[in-house]
Amino acid sequence: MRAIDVCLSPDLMHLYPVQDKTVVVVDILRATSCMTTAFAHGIKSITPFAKLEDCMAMKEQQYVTAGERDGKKVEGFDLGNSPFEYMDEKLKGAKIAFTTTNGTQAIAKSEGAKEIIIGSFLNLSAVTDYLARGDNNVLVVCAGWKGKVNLEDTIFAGAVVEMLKDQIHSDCDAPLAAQHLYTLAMDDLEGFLKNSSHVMRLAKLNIHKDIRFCLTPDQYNVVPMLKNGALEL
Ligand code: 3SL
Repeated sequence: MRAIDVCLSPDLMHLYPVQDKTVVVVDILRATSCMTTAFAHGIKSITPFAKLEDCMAMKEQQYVTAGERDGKKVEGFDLGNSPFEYMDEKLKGAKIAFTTTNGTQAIAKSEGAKEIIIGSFLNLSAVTDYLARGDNNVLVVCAGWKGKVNLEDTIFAGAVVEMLKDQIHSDCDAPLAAQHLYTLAMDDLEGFLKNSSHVMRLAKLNIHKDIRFCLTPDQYNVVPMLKNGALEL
């Protein structure tokens, strides 16, 4: 039987060999929710960058520049990190260069994996269906916050473990802990997360609408995948 594991912070990636795995990168609030939304609305590709200046430089190649630092849109960028910004008709077919505080860093740290896909509650069933059909072992990489563990990414990881429990086994405590947390939270994700660190951080930016949307399961049937350095469908 295949195995599933959960890396609770990108700073723990040295513990997880990825060459034989499908890695699911998750940053529920809000990077991977934005990416999922963008693809569901017809964006062509998203090239993730760890460094701000590398992302900014893509403007010269006619990329739409997007992302945030500490939750705020970067000065000079075209777009920030709200999923609602990626529903714009005008972005259909666009190539986006994207950098965020944690999400794109987690993608960079997953480099070398057999496959890298993007997970969020918005495409939860699409992701678990994809994983159920595959042959690889699975690692869910939680983006967390600057190396620290966060609740929303852990709960998403738990949802994946729970939904695949009949097909893919887990024999470590991180997937087990995530699965337990998910079963506690699943009936009221927003309520369960109301005192969590990043929800509080984002609440200061007055973006409750983003939080609610990012916690809504199964809005989109897309599985973005990294191909030659860019996410595509
Ligand atoms: O850290 C990230 O990648 C972001 O998603 C953080 S924020 O939600 O924009 O603050």
